[in-house]
Amino acid sequence: MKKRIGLLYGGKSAEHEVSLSTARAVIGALNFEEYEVYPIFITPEGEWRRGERLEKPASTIEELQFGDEATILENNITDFLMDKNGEATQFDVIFPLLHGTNGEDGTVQGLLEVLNLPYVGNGVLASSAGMDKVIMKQLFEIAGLPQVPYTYFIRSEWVNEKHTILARCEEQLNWPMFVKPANLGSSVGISKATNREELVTAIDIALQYDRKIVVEQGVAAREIELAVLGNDFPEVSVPGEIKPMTDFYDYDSKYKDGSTALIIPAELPAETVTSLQELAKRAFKAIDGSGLVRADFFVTAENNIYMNEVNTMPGFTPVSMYPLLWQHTDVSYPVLIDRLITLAIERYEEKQQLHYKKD
Ligand code: G1L
Repeated sequence: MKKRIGLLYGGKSAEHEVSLSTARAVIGALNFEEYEVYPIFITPEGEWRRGERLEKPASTIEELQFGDEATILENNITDFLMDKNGEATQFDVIFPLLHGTNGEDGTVQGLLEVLNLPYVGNGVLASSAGMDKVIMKQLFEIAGLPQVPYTYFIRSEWVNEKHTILARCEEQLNWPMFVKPANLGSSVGISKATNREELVTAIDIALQYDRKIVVEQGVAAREIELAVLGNDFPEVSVPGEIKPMTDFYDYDSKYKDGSTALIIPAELPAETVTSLQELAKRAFKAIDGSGLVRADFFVTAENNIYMNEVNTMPGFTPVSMYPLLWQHTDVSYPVLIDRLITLAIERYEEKQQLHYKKD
């Protein structure tokens, strides 16, 4: 029997458009002989709209943005399980191609857990841990992963003790420093500071996006990324390099300009590649990943490695780093998608075997 795949995309987030193009690309790569494809569109206002089963790939993203003809789900969040006749669709797996409604990840995964539906990618814990840079750094520290020096604080501490925080930054970190909101996946609200005055401005900017702020010591290094795929026995791709054309990899260059170059495989000594691959697996395990993560590193001119972060929902169009890394490791985009679906079902089935009470 054909597997029924539900795609959740759009959403009330800054990455709404990215999510739409990703959904179109994933649908385009699904074999319609093998899968029944059900689109579930979330409007920028947060309205859930269940579309009709797709008979063929969508040729434009407009086709995936349903209007009034769709089932509009206003009262009951579980209505997305229902078609327009009120009949429940038994999904075999859901692709959550979006960030949580307000950027807090793990929330959509939580909904799918409560509904007992198999879904692709990371679970609640890994998704939320991957969304909080401080929690992620603490997990990496415990796992013994090398990281750049950093410090963090919350808004109220900043309001009450600016001087203590500035002194702590200057004491523990060297210039330049990078100031980042702890939450947000993309690069919004991030600035570089080369002195105390710029640091204050950078912190005020970051505080517009989150109440928790991370200040990291800058490191002169290349940005190297690896793709991890699997559940308990993850596999790792070749490394790729991001060559930014601007001062640093900011929101615009990440999503709009195309002003970054992806170099795959990255030119690195064999022993550095081996270390990166081992560290990428360790990072995946540190956050209790499942399905996939993109592991991002800094590599200095002396080939010293620092873990930067993992992305539990990496860019996922055929021209994004994650799928391109697998393509160079002989896993095509459609094969990658099939593998992720299989991994989702395997994880779900293993979980169904668990006992929830003593018997
Ligand atoms: F389902 C996967 F494979 F786990 C998955 C889910 C989400 C892969 C990649 C993504 N990425 C995105 O949804 C996004 C980059 C479009 C975020 Cl809005």
